Amino acid sequence: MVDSSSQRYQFFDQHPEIADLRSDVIQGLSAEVPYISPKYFYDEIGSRLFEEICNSEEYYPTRTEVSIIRDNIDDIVEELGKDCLLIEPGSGDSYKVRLLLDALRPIAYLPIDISKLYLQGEAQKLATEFTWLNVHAICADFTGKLELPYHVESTNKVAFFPGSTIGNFAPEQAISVLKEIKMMVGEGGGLLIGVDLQKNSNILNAAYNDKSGFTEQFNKNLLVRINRELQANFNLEQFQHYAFYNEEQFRIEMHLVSLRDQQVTIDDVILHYKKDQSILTEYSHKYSIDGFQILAEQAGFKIKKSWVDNDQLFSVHYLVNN
Ligand code: AVJ
Repeated sequence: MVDSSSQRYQFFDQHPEIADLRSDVIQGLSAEVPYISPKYFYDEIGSRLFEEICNSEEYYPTRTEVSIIRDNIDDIVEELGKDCLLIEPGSGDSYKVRLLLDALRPIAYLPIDISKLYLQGEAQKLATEFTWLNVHAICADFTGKLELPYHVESTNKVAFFPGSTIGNFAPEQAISVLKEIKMMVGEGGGLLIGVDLQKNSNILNAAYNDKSGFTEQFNKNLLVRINRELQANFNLEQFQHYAFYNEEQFRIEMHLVSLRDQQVTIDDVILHYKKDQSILTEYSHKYSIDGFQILAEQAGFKIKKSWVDNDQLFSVHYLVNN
């Protein structure tokens, strides 16, 4: 048997700047409102915990988005068009794109991820699994400049940005991220994007405070990681997971709250926390359908079509640049 995946798989290294955990964390924790960037959640343990969150009863976004895509696959494929170049910024395990591939039959799939070895592994797996698919993996940081590794004329470029990752960015920043994607797909290109919706705060609060405690572990894993990688001494018992829906700002906020006055060291740096002082670890902005459409228009996209589930929990939009 001949495995054709080696001919269909290509790898492009754009040598992303590896963020410096130490300087980022010390800068964030020394700020007036102390914070740690949510991108640091996803070490090996964090990625595993995130998977547990996605499978938890309370966390509706993942399963709802999957069912929206499944239920509307013909419609989605019709909008995106056959023979597109399908590009996924922050592709991770390329789980959701598998819902599209057989129906869409893109010319090539271009996963973009900052984690080189993980990307190579996942992209090669995909090329083996889909025996007809060209996979051109790109190691790059999608929060920076997005550039394709080769010139494509007259092909229909479509970006795929599921999971409401856009919610991590404040609206102004979200517009910049959308603009960057718009530039990458170019004129005539499109963006299929998943966006979590505003809803009853009980549902939102439950989704970020699952009873099994996966979200709590996920949040606290930041401190575990900083202890391990930066020789710090955060006491996990003295910080509490705190996640709530801020109804004025339409966003989930996740914090780690100090349970007492305490001092923490990150090798030679000393940090002081007062009781009840918090470290901000994540925003997850929620939109109305109209609100997101307006945001997309501010980035210069046109709305082609929006899909929602029957309970209006989550939305998927197809935006075009023309
Ligand atoms: C991956 C950013 C979409 O905001 O819901 C899940 C991350 N944080 N539970 C989200 C997350 C806590 C997730 N995003």
